[in-house]
Amino acid sequence: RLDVTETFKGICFPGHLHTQESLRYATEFKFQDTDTLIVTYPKSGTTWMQEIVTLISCKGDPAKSQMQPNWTRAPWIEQYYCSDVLKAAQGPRLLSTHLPYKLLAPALQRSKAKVIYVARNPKDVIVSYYHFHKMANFLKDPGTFTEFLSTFQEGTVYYGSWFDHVKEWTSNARNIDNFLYITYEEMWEDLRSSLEKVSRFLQCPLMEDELSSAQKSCSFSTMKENSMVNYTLVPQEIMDHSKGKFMRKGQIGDWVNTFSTEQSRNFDISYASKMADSVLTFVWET
Ligand code: PPS
Repeated sequence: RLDVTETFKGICFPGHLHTQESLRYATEFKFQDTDTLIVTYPKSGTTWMQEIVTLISCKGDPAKSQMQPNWTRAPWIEQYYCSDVLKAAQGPRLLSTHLPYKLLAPALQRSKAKVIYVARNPKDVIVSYYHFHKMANFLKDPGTFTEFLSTFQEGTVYYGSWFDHVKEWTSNARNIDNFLYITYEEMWEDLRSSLEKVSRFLQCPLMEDELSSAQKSCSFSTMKENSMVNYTLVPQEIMDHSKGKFMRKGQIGDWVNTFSTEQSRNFDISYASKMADSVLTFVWET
């Protein structure tokens, strides 16, 4: 069976990609000052940011993003193949993680690694995650949308609670020397300014034409066709592309086509209470 679950410190992970050893490896990860770590809750713009950082560090040249799959150029530190990928890596490392802050805090302490946190409207995350569960055979069947919505709100989905993830990472940003917070919505509304923001943060300035080239390569339409990021390289029995696409819609606010009015209202109520202790104001709330 592909859809086995690995539980680590009370959070469940897809067993197809995680082992107790790989999760321990991540929590004890030896960060280097030159590392860049992309942190996301699943379906929040991970692959997009992996592409953005790759393109910025290549000064807009798309060659690397067209030749190397995203999971080897920006491996998830908690996934079992990471240590092997890093052994073969050269130069400054680009890393990814979906882990909650509390699991990585000890490893990140006193690190100068650059951390980029990408957040997305949770309603869009839920819809994207739901469809992903349907196509990814290594994730359990999500049941109906109503069932998945309630599991998501309880926080018992893979990688744990969205609410805890966003709150813990952002409220601990001050403990991280180099931290950039950006949203999927911000990237969607103004990709060019977002590229400039990330390039300033990485201290990797780009010329206008380099920026234009990067912008073109990380557009949804280009990424949808790029087999190095659209997961079509993954065998059909692991990701069933006849059931859906990884690069599904790439929209903001698309949740309205799935949530009923009542589901949305109930989610807003639970969101308000769960996020009451957060200092964050999200663009989608305004
Ligand atoms: S994962 O499985 O956690 O790594 O998924 P993740 O990459 O975080 O999120 C996948 C969603 O991001 C969308 N996506 C994009 N949107 C806009 N522009 C670009 N370039 C882009 N690249 C990826 C992707 O389509 C998934 O969202 P949905 O809503 O399902 O389309």
